[in-house]
Amino acid sequence: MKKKLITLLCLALLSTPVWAFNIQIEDPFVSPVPPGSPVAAGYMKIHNAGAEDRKIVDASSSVSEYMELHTHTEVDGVMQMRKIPFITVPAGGTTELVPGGLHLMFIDLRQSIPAGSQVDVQLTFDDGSLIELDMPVRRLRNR
Ligand SMILES: [Cu+2]
Repeated sequence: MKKKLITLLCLALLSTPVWAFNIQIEDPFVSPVPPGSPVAAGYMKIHNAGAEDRKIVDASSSVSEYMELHTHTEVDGVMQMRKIPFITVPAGGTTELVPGGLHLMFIDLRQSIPAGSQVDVQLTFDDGSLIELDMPVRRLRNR
């Protein structure tokens, strides 16, 4: 499969959306975790301006051994994280990765990720396209 690589950074301009193909990523962030924590979670809004549904099928980062796509489901009254094979962004629609819902999971962190630092992430979509972005580490904003 021929993969196109588009590198887009949103380092200082956090309010500036990241565009690739028809996919726009807005407001990405990773929740800070205490040093030594094995996992962390990342969130963002993903818009799809295209005419076809798009799926995130994989994610990776230099800060963790691997990543998984997760959702939360309630099992016997307890919210549990569950690995899912893809995250769909519907044509003309928006998918929100939010605490308590869909998220990116960084597993087996190789380094601490204090608030104020940046975490690189590469997202792979079902059409083979890739988006690279830097996600700021910060607490959830009050909206
Ligand atoms: Cu998770």
